[in-house]
Amino acid sequence: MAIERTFIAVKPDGVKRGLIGEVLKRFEMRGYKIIGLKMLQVTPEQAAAHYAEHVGKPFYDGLVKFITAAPVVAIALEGEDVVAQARRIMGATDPNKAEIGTIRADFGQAMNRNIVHGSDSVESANRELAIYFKSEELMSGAKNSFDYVIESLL
Ligand code: IDP
Ligand code: MG
Repeated sequence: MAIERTFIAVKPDGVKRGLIGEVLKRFEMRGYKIIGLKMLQVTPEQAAAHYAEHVGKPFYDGLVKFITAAPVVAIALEGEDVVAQARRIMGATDPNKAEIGTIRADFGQAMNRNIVHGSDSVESANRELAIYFKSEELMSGAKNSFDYVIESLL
């Protein structure tokens, strides 16, 4: 399986409820590498680009209002098959349908308060990572890989 990157966000409800560490822990303990991390206030332009596929749906306006209302934590993850595996760790969109043990089942309260975002394909991941991160903010590749840097210091 290929090494991929995906875009995860702790949404405003997750940040407000003190779940940043919990979300990060669940991905880290599975062995995925955090290669980008920042807290930011999503702009209306970023939200429109991120959620373009949902324009016209009944929940769209509420979704954009919510995601831009308070800070989120943007996370770039790297690892084998990480796009699909991160979606499994997050669980289904609706917390009431998500498998117990997933982030959304354990902490989500409703469809529109489901704690995390995660890209649904490699193409979406690349598009979404570019909305939230500059390429030099992703600590990956031969030049700034931590494995390389750390091993060269040992
Ligand atoms: P996903 O986050 O699991 O990929 P999407 O269908 O891409 O789900 O929807 C994006 C986000 O929009 C969801 O995470 C959820 O917060 C919100 N959402 C999706 N469907 C509904 C709905 O029917 N009612 C309210 N909010 C929704
Ligand atoms: Mg989606």
